[in-house]
Amino acid sequence: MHLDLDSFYAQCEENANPHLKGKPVVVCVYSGRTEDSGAVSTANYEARKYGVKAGIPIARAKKLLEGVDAAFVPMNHPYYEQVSERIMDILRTQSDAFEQASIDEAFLDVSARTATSFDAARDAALEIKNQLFTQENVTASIGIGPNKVIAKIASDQAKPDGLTVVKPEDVPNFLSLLPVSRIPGVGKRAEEKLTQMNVSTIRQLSSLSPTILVETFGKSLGGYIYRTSRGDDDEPVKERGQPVQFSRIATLKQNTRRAEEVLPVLTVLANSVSDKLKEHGLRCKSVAIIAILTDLTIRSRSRMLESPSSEGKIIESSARQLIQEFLQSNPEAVLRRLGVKASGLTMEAGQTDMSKFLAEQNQSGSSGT
Ligand code: DCP
Ligand code: CA
Ligand code: CA
Repeated sequence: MHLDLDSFYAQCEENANPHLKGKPVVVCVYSGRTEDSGAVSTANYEARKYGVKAGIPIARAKKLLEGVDAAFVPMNHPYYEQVSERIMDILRTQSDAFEQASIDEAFLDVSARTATSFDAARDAALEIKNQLFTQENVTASIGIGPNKVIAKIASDQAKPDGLTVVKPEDVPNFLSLLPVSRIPGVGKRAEEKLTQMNVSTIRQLSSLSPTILVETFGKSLGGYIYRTSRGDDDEPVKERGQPVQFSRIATLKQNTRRAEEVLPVLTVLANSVSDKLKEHGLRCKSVAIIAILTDLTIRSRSRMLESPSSEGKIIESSARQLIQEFLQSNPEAVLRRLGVKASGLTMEAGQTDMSKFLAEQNQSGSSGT
């Protein structure tokens, strides 16, 4: 599930100043140079009817709303942050895994609590909308899909106060006629390049070869666009700031460098790391061993796996090779403690984080606040 609050700053202002309700409301970032210099941060849906939107100059918004009983209010970011925090706390309790994506949007993994039923997920979404409305007097638009990127595109489908459910079998139809700009991270520049290639819909985009896309947009963005045009995304919903690696370290019963004492410990550690990965629905791209020697120096060795894995056997065999190589090339080394670390956590080999493109888009789309 992806949830995005409708005209967020404007809704906050309406709730703080109830006399604004029903009027066009324009939230402004005044630059202070002249009375009207600055840009529009956002506008409520009444104001949008007149063509007012985020990023346009305040003077232009005033022209568009000439003669209309509209309100122009200065942006009050700390206040919106407080409202946002309260809303995110509500959403967190309604999800199995939660990822805040910006001040006004979040991903909610509801797979477990709905037993992957899209009908149950729809009910859960209605319940969430209801809760946000009664507790915070705000509306939001929600998209539900088999993965994050589909949910994100779906939440933008029926704004404001929307709810769009895209079941796995409906993904190709849902995407096919949408303009390429609906892909999160496809900004103005990418859209222009695609127009030059005679590509305007996601269906047309999905017929391009990955090679062409990578040549045009680079490996990272090109690969992401290619996968997304097919509705493919395996990114986990994860709390931001979650560690990007898991490790387990144990102290050996006695200082040693003998394989028959070291390897059983390594097996336990590798399996423990594997359990942790599986618990989080993640796989790792690389495995490392950490060797803490009797003089307490810390040494480590790592290697990339052929493909991302969470399997205990695979992690163990990599760790074994690493420790054996380490002991061979360090004939004096005696171990006191030993660790196994999994890093490069992901769901798919070479997967690029959608959030990276979203962050870039948010930066370029910002009105300079
Ligand atoms: N914002 C901003 N400048 C921009 C875009 C957004 O200051 N160029 C701020 C104001 C918005 C908030 O970020 O309220 C969230 O951005 P959204 O893009 O989600 O826009 P809204 O929530 O305002 O409207 P929508 O209903 O389209 O989501
Ligand atoms: Ca929003
Ligand atoms: Ca948003």
